[in-house]
Amino acid sequence: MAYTLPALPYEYSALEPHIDTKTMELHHDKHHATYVQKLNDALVNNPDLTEMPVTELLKSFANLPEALKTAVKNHGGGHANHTLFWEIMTPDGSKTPTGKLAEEINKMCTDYATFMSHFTEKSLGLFGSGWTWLVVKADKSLEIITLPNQDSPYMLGYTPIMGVDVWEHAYYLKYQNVRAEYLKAWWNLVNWDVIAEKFAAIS
Ligand code: MN3
Repeated sequence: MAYTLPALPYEYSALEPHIDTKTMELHHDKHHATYVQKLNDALVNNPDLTEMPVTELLKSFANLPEALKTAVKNHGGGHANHTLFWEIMTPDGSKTPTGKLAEEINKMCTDYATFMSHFTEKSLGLFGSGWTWLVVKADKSLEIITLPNQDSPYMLGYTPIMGVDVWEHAYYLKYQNVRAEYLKAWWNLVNWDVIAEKFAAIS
């Protein structure tokens, strides 16, 4: 079975004014759809692999045939990364972490404001295209990491529970080159309810 583009869990306009409708349409219907299409194209002769959820495909990256690795890294990563990105944004979820997740974030960064500031600094410091991730490591501790392009934290054995896309296609129409303004607006959309559920599921 081929991979499919998941529908957005809200309207294209739902994240206005922080992320504009046109950007959401292009980002989901063109960019994300292309990752799905190219992943399916690359795996057309390996239908056994497409039986796996894309996150499992990325976890098993090291064992994949060499000829498929670049496509899985770029397009499988792109598919998984964007799927998570849509899920962890919302116009109306909890605006701050709660419960055990909040405790772990505070253990790592003292408090939520410091966490936001570290996460934002890393995102601003990422040269070129990539993502900043909040990941859960094997020992269940949290870490903020950046990865280039569409590289997936799953390839490193980490579980991403939150991330921000800092490719220019994520913000250029509204914010042009000003990544800092996009990030400042993006914090208004982070869905801490969903992220807490993801954390609870693996910790
Ligand atoms: Mn993107």
